[in-house]
This record gives sequence, structure tokens and C-alpha cells, in this order.
Amino acid sequence: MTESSQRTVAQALVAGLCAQRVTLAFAVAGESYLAVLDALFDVRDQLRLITCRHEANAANMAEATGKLTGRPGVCFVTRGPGACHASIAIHTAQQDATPLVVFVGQVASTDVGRDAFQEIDYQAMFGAVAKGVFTLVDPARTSTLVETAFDMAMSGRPGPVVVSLPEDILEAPCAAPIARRIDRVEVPLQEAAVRTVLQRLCDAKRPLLWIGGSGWSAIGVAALERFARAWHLPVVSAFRRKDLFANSHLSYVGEAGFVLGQGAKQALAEADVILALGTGLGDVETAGYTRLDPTRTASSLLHIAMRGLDLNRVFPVSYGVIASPASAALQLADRPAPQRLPWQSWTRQCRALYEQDLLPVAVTGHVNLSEVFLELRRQLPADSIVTNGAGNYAAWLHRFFEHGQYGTQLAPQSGAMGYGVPAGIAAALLQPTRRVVAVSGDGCFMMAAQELVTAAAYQARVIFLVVNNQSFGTIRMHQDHRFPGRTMATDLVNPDFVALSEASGVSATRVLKTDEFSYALRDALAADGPRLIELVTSVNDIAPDRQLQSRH
Ligand SMILES: Cc1ncc(C[n+]2csc(CCOP(=O)(O)OP(=O)(O)O)c2C)c(N)n1
Ligand SMILES: [Mg+2]
Repeated sequence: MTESSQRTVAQALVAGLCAQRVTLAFAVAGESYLAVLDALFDVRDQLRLITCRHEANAANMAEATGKLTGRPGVCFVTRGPGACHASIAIHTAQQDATPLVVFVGQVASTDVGRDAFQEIDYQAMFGAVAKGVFTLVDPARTSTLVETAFDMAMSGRPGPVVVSLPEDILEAPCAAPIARRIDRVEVPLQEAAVRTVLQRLCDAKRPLLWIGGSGWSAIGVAALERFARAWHLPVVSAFRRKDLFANSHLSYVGEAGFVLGQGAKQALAEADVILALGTGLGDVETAGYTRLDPTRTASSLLHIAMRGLDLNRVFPVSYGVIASPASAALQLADRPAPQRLPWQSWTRQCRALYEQDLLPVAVTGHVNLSEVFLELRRQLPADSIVTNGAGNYAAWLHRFFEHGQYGTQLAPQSGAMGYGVPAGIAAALLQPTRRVVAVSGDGCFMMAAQELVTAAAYQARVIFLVVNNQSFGTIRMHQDHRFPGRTMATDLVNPDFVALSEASGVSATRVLKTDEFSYALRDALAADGPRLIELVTSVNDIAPDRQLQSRH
């Protein structure tokens, strides 16, 4: 490492990232931050920079890193066009509360405001999405800025931070000491809040636990499970947060996603007290803010939120406090459960309904996704990571694939297509001993398919599952409902996915019948490098228990 007296800003910045113990970062190179690339050269054994083929993917890989590790994922993109491409992950990190630090190139500070080549006012562009947007203006503050960016990204409700790097500053000398390592500060519940929450649950006839949010940990999730078991509480997880609670646990009654399973439906309909822990009670999980009745929540909803802004925001609460979800779970689990738990049989009923939804459903096509995802569960080790993006294929995955452990689901609550592939690659590079399956639709996959070569180049052990129904199926479903018989802009003409994959250096196979999947998966799991399995499905099987009405 370069002596501090001779260090440049770029070198101090990179030293600051090493101090945060960033071991993997993602980039598409740009001439606007050459000095940073050069500084990364010196630490390449310590901090691996992954060369990506599109900034959306580089930024999504960083976002997935934040989701998986709880510490900010890091990416570097060039000014203007690079920053525009990366913006999708900044949006996802904002919606999903993921710690993320995006470094973007910027024109020389002397040219700012002159409409210079690829210039963008990042404050104006990202100000409404990112938690913070900073420009490195003073070389002496380089390390402080790294600390600030990491702290802001991780603290409270985590989120994205953008740091812009004017080209001329990067090679300036920087005498500042290297940044300190920053850790997330956990905010516990006050003692009075612990007592109030537990008393309200104790007084209830049918209390329900609704979990979500970010900043969790394996210890926090284990505490949650202890708490729910001791109190026999039914537990609903927020949209795409199924890994916050072992799905096989007898308390788990389902996900509040676009669709509400029978168990979660009954639990939500009949609960007289709801403890919302971590979740912001967002649009999707509340079905457009309709799953709760605001005239009742004022007396029945207890909300432990990640930040004050979320309290009373969409539903009036009966009792609201701010705390880190994992800390709160540990504190609640530490207290003894009451002797009498009169809602036990109700919890069992909700659970039985949840289990019914796990039975495979009938389809019209040759590949049945309910059987496919049940088989995926059977074959994958419990700690395997499953990723996805947006599309109706994900409805099948979320319903039939059960998560058994914390940190096994990487899925965008923002509903961004093109997320599963980069998230899968990032997960495989970060945790090479775990199995990773990246699930995509044909539409979703083609938004990130260029990273197959990245998976091949780094031999990332990902199994890409591509559900090919030759359609932007989700949109087709809505058309079918709203404008029957008038299919527009949703039929897809795809490449040969197996050939595309093979040409990119990833061996592939095509599954035409449900029965073939089991063998294809076993074969892919035995491989050392990436593999792709295409599943040819019928668009008519648009969702579990739902067929298209207007067919071609
Ligand atoms: C970046 C982005 N663009 C567009 C959309 C709108 N959208 C949501 S799902 C979807 C279709 C997804 O198609 P596919 O991946 O093939 O999944 P399917 O629904 O067919 O299973 C579209 C276009 C989106 N959510 N994200
Ligand atoms: Mg599709």
C-alpha cells in the first residue's frame, strides 16, 4: 500500500474501501475514473474487481451484495451514460432498503456546469432516489466521504448512496489518514416499548406477526423463530422476504405478495392485533394499501419501523416505535411467553391452509412449474441462494419454493426485471461454496443475458433457470383481463437460449417435459461452473390456478 504522504485521492479512496473490508466490487470501465482503476490494480489480490458488460448488471450485482451481506455493495460506473445505466439498481436499493454505494465518474471540477461531455448533475438526477448524493471536492475529505457513504448506506433504513468523482480530483495528493471501518449501528427498543408490545400481544385474541424490511441477521432471524414458536404466533412475511423465517416452521403462514395464499389470507382477515416488524407495509404486500382496514389499524396495529417516516405513513397505527428489526426480535424473544396462548389452534388452522397451497397444481402445458420448484427445493441444499427478477414465473417460484434459512433469497421488491442473473453471479462469487440458482423469465433473462460471459469468465457456479413462455407474461395476463383478445407488444421472438448460452461459454440444456427437469438439475448441480436450463412452458399457464382466457 502506498505511503500516506504520497497517496493520491484515488488511492486513498480505494484504501478506504479496503478498510471497510470490501473484497468484491463490480464495474464497467470508463475513462472518467482511470485513476481509481489504477489504484485498484495495486490491491487486486485483496479487492477483486469484476468486469461486467452492462452497468445495470454491475450495479445490480452490488445491490445483491448488499442484500446478501448486510454491508454496502460497491460498484464503479463511468459518468453520464454509465450512471444512467446503473440507476435501476439505485432504485431497487431505495425500494428494498439495501445498503449500496455507487461511485460514478464526473467531469473535471473546473468544467462542472458547462454542459461538458457526459456531464450530469447527479444531485438533481439521483437526489430523489438515493439516500445521499455526494461529490468528492476536497482531497482532504476523501476518507471521511467513504465513511459517510458507508454509514449512511447501512444506518437506520439502509439505502443507496451515490458518490461522484470529478476526474481532476482523483490524481490530487491526499494526506488524510485512511478511513475507519464503519459498522451498522443497531437501534434497540426501549424497555417500555418491549413491555407495551408484549402486553398488547398477550391481551389479543388472535395476534399476528408480519415481518419484513432489511438489516436483519441470522441471529435476529433465529430470535424471531424462537419468539414465534414460544408464542405460537402465525407469521406472514413481506413480499420477497420469505427467507426471514424458516418456511417449514409451524408458525409460518405465507407471503404477503401480489397474491395472498390461503393461510396468510385467513390470518390477516381474523387477526385482532398485528405486530408489523421491520416492514414498511408497502404497496405490494398490502395489495395497494387495501389488505388492512385503516379504521381498525388505529386500534390494532403495532408497528416497529426502521425509520420514523414509515410510522403512520400508510395506515394509522395503534402503537409505533423505531428500532432495528433484528435487535427488536432479540429483545422480544428474550422474554418469557405467557402461560395461556388461546390462539394456538387458530395458528394451526392458518398453517394447514398454507400447507395446502404447497400441493402441485394442474397445468395445460408440458412443463409444470409447481412441480419444477418443488423439485428444486428437494434437490438444493438448505443454504442455497435463489435469485429472481420480475415476471409471472416468480409467482410460481415464490409459492412453491420454500426457504429454510436467512440469506437465501435475493429478489427485488422493486419489481425490476433483469435482476436475477446479476444477483446470481454476485452471490456465487461472494459465497462460492453455496449453490446458487438464478431464475428468470425469457423477458427478464434477455435484459441481462450478456452477463453469461461474465459467469463463464469467472466460472461463477450459478445455475440459470430460464422460464421460456415466449411472452412478457405478466403484461399479457393484464391484457387478457383488461383488453381480451387484443395482445399487443407482449409476444416475444426469442433466440435459441441453449445456443446463446453455449456460445457464451455456459453449457446448457432444454427441458420440454416436467419429468426431464429432475435429471437436468442433478446434472447441473454436479458441475463446477455455470450451467443453464431452459424450461419451455405454455403462456396459457400464466399463474398457479390461473389460465389465460384469450388464447391465440
Ligand atoms: C425493467 C422493467 N421493465 C418492465 C417491467 C414491466 N414488466 C413486469 S413483468 C414483465 C414481463 C416479464 O416477462 P418474463 O420475464 O418473460 O416473465 P413472465 O411474466 O413471462 O413469466 C414486464 C415487461 C418491469 N417490471 N421492469
Ligand atoms: Mg415470459
